Amino acid sequence: MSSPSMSLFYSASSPFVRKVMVLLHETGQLDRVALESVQLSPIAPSADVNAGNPAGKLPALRLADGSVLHDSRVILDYLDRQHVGEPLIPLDGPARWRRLTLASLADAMLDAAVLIRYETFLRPEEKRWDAWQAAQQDKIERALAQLEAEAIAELTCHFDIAAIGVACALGYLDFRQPELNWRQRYSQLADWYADVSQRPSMQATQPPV
Ligand SMILES: N[C@@H](CCC(=O)N[C@@H](CS)C(=O)NCC(=O)O)C(=O)O
Repeated sequence: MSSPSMSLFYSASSPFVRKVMVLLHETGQLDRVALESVQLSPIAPSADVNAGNPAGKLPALRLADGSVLHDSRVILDYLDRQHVGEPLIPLDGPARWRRLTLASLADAMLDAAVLIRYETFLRPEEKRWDAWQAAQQDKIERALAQLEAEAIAELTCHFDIAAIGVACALGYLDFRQPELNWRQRYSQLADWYADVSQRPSMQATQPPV
């Protein structure tokens, strides 16, 4: 087996990294990417990550020529063009825009959930802003409601960029907000997630306990 030609700045607890890992599993490309584990936060950045991605965020993917791709959407698009199977991001047509929009909705849930994590874990208690946190939580709730009302059939039909994003977002809610009890309000989403959680790609990429 040849050595990996790319390296991924990686953290097992990052849901954005998880999306990349799930796609690598689903498309049979795991052995092409070496993982470089990094611990970082907005107030404890990594010089290695910053060198290729000035925003200082994970994931970032270093290619064989030394160039660095970021963020997760760009990396997913790139990796989806490196395998010979059915693309997980439709190449054109209305399906492309719909699937990418669902993926974007999942990213919006993640952005809000990660910001809440920073607000509650990193920010000193006396500087926290409850209304701001509640507004982020509202974004998550609205997204869940829309997925439940409009997207179950679309998520069920294909485990692609949209489904990977939503599955990783739900997994992150379970990881960081176990008290949210989203399954009680969104039973179809819960059934769908119970099903896709069994996929080897999801099992192999679960966040740390
Ligand atoms: N839009 C970015 C978001 C990535 C992101 O927020 N990553 C978090 C880890 S889960 C991070 O690196 N945060 C560090 C920071 O915000 O400085 C993507 O899709 O890759």
